[in-house]
Amino acid sequence: MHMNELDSLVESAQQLFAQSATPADLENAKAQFLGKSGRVTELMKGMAQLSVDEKKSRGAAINVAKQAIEAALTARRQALQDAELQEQLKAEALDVSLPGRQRGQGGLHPVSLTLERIEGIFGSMGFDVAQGPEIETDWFNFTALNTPEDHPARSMHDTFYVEGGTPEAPNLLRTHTSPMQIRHAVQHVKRHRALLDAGQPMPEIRVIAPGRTYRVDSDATHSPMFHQCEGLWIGENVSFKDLKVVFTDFCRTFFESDDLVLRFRPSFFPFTEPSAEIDIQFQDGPLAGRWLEVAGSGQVHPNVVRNMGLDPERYIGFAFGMGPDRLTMLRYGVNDLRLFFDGDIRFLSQFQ
Ligand code: 2NL
Repeated sequence: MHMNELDSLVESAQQLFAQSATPADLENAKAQFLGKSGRVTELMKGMAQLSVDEKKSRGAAINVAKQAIEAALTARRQALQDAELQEQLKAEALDVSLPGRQRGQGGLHPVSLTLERIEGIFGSMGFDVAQGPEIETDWFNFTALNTPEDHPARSMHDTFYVEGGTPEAPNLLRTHTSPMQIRHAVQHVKRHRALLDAGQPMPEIRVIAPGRTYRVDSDATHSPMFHQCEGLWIGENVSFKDLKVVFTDFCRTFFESDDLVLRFRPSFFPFTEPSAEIDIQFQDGPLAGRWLEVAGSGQVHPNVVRNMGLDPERYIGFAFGMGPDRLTMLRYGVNDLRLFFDGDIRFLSQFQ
């Protein structure tokens, strides 16, 4: 082999090394030149028949070529290593100019804010707050509330029934929070049984029941899950006048409007007699002059008083029921109920 052949051997090694894109490729390329049966090794073996002088010069020339190939190999190894490091640095790069992740400011849901307001106002008037099961029995949700067997509210059409009930006591999702008031009243009466049996006056029942309720209904103003807050005041001398005073005071405080006017419109509910729908009228602001329905109410029906364990000849009182969702819509001027339950933080964060 002539000198220029050694040069071209070095050149082809350099080329092959340059084409090796990975360390593994490079080691394969190296084997072709410097391995046990590589081309440099073959050249060494080929010197066997040469004379001593020829071996000297030929060996020196092959060594120069070998060293050049080794130098090219080392350089390429280093280059691949550098490239790999660059890749890694690029992948792990931190943009220190990005703003840090802030801890988000949490807050209460607008309807929760309304429930807190309601509880605060009635709390200041001496009302307890009763909370309890959302899965109810037929008795507490309907029968105890003087709602007849054939009432449309009892149909599958209006009420969500859940598995696990019996025909006598089907389990259902409460359609209002009144069952909780019955539970509260029954507990209250039990606690004061001794007084009652001794003919002594029982401390009044004064309670509100806020919470989630369910009905088969869904459009811009109805959600299958909605909120209700009912109130109940039972004593020996509680009258419709007390209802008017309490509810007027509540509305004026809730809407922060001292000249708010209320209207009690005759109505019907199975659990009250007489019954009235309550409308409010703002004297100023965007809703001024319009009558807006905010609650149902009435004198608790004697059958319901009896189902609380009390004598309806002696105990009398009033009850009311309102929709905190609707109160929230009125207070903030929201016109689609579904916005409250879609969970869009851009909407919900505006109430903080
Ligand atoms: C409505 C109707 C009302 C009641 C709820 C009630 C509760 C008991 C006894 C008697 Cl424990 N009545 N609640 C009474 C009248 C009306 O609400 O349309 N609410 C939005």
